[in-house]
Amino acid sequence: MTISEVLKNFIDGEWRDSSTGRRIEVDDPSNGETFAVVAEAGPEEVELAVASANRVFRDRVLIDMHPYDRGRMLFRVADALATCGDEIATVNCMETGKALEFARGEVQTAIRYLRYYGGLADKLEGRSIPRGANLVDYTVRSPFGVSAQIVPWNGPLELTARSLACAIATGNSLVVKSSELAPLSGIEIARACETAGLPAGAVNVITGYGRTTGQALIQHPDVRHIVFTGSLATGRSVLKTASKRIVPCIMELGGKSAAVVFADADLDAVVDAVRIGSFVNAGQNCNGLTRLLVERSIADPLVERLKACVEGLAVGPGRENCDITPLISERQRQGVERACQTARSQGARLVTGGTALSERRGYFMAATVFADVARDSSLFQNETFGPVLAVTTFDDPVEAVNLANATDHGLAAGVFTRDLDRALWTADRLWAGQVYVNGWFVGGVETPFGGVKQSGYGREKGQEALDGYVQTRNIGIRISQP
Ligand code: TXE
Repeated sequence: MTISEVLKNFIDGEWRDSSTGRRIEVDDPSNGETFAVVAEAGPEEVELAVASANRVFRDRVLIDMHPYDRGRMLFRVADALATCGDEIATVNCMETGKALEFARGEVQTAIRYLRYYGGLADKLEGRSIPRGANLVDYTVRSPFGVSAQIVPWNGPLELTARSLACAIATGNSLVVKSSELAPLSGIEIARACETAGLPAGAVNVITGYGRTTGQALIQHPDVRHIVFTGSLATGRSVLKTASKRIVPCIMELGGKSAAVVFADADLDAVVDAVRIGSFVNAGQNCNGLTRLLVERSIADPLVERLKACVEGLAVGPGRENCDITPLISERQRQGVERACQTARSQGARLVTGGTALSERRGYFMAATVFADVARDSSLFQNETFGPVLAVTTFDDPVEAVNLANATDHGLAAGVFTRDLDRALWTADRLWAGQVYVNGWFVGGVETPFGGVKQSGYGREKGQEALDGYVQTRNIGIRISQP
């Protein structure tokens, strides 16, 4: 599939070309070929997008709307996505490289976010605070204004839908800056917003590079809220910018999530969790299963089973629904390969994989398992964002929990055991925003998600997410007795 027209930015309800004339080429990661060209949003586009979102806010277009009607708008966006679900899944598969089956799942998840938050739009209530006979006091949960949303490339459709839905449900207007590597999903959402008849300027979707377009957006004086999903390093820089104008942020900065496997665990479930949790989308998932902490008595047989499973995975393009699909870019692949070289030099034992599959076109990397990964090593501590699993052994539950918590991250964690007491004891002590028991990716649209420690703050998903899109204001009224 090649898209011949230049794809434009969606600003103030219109499709706009770039005033600089600059273009961004979008590669198919399975063969490295350009299949789409997008107009790069320059300073003028950022200005127009923020101005139109700010106008919607200032004119109270969304705030004064009945919340039920804001919800209905989101239902219509969901309906528009559903109407073209197969085409959108194909586009998402092409630009991210992920398996078509998972791209279809991403479309369904995006639709669910829109419906979930559409349904919650009229359920966000304030409080009445008793203060005696002479005062009436209540709170209102108000939007921030223009929300700037910086979206990464690994789940561009569902992540855009997720924060867009929360923003609109709560009466914020927004400017989405899609990733330069996978901007087409955001454009599909913009089309759905257009079809759904959202007020012009309520949702703007632009594409550009982080350091230019992204930076111009987050430092714009009229941006009053930032939602960022991406790397820790970029997250820090976004926070620095935000601190200058005290702009509140929701930060989702990835992880190094560990699963603790006790000797009594159902090993079929563990292998299955690794197959999905560590290798889906070539391991490019913020809450991926990246460290497996295994009780020593079962470590050798389990590693053998993992090796057999991993070596049996089919490598190939997402459109053929292969298990191991390409990484997003050559740069990403080089980073993952470097991480594997460092792991070896720091003493980890390579069980399988460890190298780029350079005989193939595209950005493929072998599914990789390392054993004997030391606690102070780079592979144990740092996010790799590739199809790489690090296995470490432990001897007792306290050591297991300490190992799981021994990084600066804390997005997800898991425990595998048939013993309920042990499961609950461990789950309580795993210091992560989301904990899975006897499975991986056990969370859903309705379960709060987000990091502790350097994995970030603020919650996406679930009802809690809406708290990050509103600020409580209090109104006190002095009354006199008749
Ligand atoms: O991330 P960046 P990259 C992690 C993962 C990966 C690493 C590098 O470990 O290997 O990050 O990926 C925009 N102002 N994650 O380089 O730079 C950028 O355009 C405003 C984890 O792609 O964080 C893109 O839209 N925006 C992760 C988004 O930030 C800026 C998902 C992410 O890019 C900007 C992706 C700036 N100064 C990568 N600089 C997760 N948590 O799921 C960049 N951007």
